[in-house]
Amino acid sequence: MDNILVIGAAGQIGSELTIELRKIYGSEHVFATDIKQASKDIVDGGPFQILDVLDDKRLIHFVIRHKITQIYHLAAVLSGNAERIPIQAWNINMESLMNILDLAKEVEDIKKVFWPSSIAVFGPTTPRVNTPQLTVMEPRTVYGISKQAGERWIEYYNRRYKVDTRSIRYPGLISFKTEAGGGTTDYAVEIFYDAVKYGIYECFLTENTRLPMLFMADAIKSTINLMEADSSKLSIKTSYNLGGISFSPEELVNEIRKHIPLLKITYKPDFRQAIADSWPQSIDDSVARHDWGCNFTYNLAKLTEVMINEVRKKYEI
Ligand code: AKB
Repeated sequence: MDNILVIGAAGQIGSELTIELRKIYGSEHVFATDIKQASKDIVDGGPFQILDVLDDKRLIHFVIRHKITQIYHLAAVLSGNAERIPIQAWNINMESLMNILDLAKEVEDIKKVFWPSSIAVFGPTTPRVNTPQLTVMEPRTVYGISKQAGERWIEYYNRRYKVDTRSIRYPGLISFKTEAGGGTTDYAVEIFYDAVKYGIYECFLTENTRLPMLFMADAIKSTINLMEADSSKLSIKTSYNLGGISFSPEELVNEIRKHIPLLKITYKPDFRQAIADSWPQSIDDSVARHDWGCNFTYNLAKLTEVMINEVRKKYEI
């Protein structure tokens, strides 16, 4: 029987992944942790503990005490926030990953580790359309540099110490459960809240900035599918490209206006524009499709409809 540790369970991915993992593995086998309090359904729905992934001593006790066999390490400082505190962000993102990799190397019970990478590993010298799995990677952001270095480290531990590390380069993730946390793609989440609540949104990217995105349900399904895939099928030991769909703020606005026709939008690009301009516009995820059958359900129209309905429910509008 697997016992799963989720680090970062209060975050955008963790808050939904924990619930899905509990459905599959049983609530008592999925241990949710974070440095901050998680939502009520995470805390009431199974074991939850405040735990700092940088505290390696407490971490190892926790892992041994609960006989953990799989770790999902989701805690990170995202692109926008990391540019505000570059050295601190580098330390948090790298030290936490190294703690987990060393733990997985030392503790025999740990069979698999999931760690998210990002489209932020790419930079302005990368082909921006249909970005291949293997290509030039010269990231300009501290977040991207930490994800690129992290990819090198997970591959190193995989090959040298036989730690079964698995990873996805997530595009922007769109979800309604937890608000996005300091990324460059966050506009595509914020806009739904502001559109539903106020009918007006000021976008921090220009109207034609195209970025790859994915609805959270597809991201969660892909993450679990990758973790459940037979390891002999996985040719990529760094991180798998995942495409989803690509759209610009203008295209998203047009879709939202089908539900909220009077939505007013203004564009006021800030420092995140330069980050977005250095990232791919669309992603080639054919290797993920081939190796572990990755596929998606949500297109722009479908995710827009779900987001609006869910945000309306949340605020009873
Ligand atoms: C961010 O915008 O920083 C993240 C990401 C693409 O990794 N959503």
